[in-house]
Amino acid sequence: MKEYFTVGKIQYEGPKSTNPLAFKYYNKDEMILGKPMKEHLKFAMSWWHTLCAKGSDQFGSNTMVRSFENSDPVKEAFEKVDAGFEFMDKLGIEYFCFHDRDMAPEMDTLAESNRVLDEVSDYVLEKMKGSQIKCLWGTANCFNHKRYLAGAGTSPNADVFAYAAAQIKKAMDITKKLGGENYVFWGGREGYDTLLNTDVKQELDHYATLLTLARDYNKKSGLNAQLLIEPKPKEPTKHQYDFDVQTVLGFLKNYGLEHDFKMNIEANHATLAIHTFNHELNMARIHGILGSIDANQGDMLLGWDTDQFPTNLYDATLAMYEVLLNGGLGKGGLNFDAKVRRQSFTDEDLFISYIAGMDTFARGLRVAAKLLEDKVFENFKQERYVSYTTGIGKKIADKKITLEELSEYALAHDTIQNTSGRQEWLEAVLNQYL
Ligand code: XUL
Ligand code: CO
Repeated sequence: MKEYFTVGKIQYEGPKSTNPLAFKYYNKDEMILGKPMKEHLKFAMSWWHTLCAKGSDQFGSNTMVRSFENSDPVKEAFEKVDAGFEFMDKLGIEYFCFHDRDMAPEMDTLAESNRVLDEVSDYVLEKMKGSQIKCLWGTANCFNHKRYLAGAGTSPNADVFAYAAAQIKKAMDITKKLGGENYVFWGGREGYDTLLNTDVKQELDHYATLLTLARDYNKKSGLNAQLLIEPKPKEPTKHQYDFDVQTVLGFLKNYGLEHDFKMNIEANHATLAIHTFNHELNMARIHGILGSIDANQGDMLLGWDTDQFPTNLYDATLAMYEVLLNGGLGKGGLNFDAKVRRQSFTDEDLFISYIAGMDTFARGLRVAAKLLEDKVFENFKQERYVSYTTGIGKKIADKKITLEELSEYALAHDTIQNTSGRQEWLEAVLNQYL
């Protein structure tokens, strides 16, 4: 078997190590809150960014040359399988996520694309059998090809809707074949740029129809994956319909789909919505719909979806804090929807970036576990809302009160005494833990 990367197996060497190709914090078997680290952190390799991205951006062409390139795109797809499995094995990553079109190329006809995808995914399955590697989620790329210029499920053209449905059906079949635990819907171009040409009501209805059909097929086909929607507020369209967690939840409730879908939260999408990563995780958690995570980070000064590897300890800590409060991610995991920078063009940079991301989340997990064990914020919050545990507050919390009673109460208690929110102190305490 050809070896694609000259890098060897990545080991844990501890925080003092200066070896760029070693873990400093990710120690997979170390027990945290009674579970080995690797069970808290089900890391996944993104097929697209890792095996397909080559450094191009809006202003320039590829900067990366990979050892698994091949002038024949079908042969290249097979080489990517070998390279991807070698990469995951060397990093100790046990999951991958894929789109149909990054696992196998789009061919001249849909039937031909399906046939090639069957063949490549058969090969993936064969590789999985000899390893620990599993599929975290699959999805269909219904945004790249020009047919999707006005969306997929929200396209004004019914033939496009049908094509997208066919692609989703096939991607669900492949996800089933590979034992995928989840299936993801990212809205892609489901959104609009101007109301002058858009019937939003129709588009939302159609989108809900597509999701309903997919939900039914998930059961009918025996895939039975956890279905996930990945919110994103803008890019490529100006108004993406799946703006953020609260918007998606409202949409799902409108169409009676709220019990069928959970959320795949991406850090960079949260910040594009002018939310923090932990805001989106919290919003999903408190509504019981936190499903999985696309681990990355954006650049606050650029304002587009830069999909950088997550290295921000503060954000990773607060994210893992939400995950721990959620009791873990269940079927979900942490998919590195992240790509190496254009200037980081060597194969080694691919490894270094994953190590950086995995170490960041490992450190975040350690700090979050300690914060939770010591109940640093939980005790403070409990005290802050104590007025709802007795008297008038308890009646409000129990919904055993009328507006008239509240009015009478307020007339008799109109000297209000508030307590400090202590934000700066809490932030300082968080810094002590970091
Ligand atoms: C796009 C994005 C996608 C989804 C899967 O911004 O995040 O890669 O995760 O389609
Ligand atoms: Co994503």
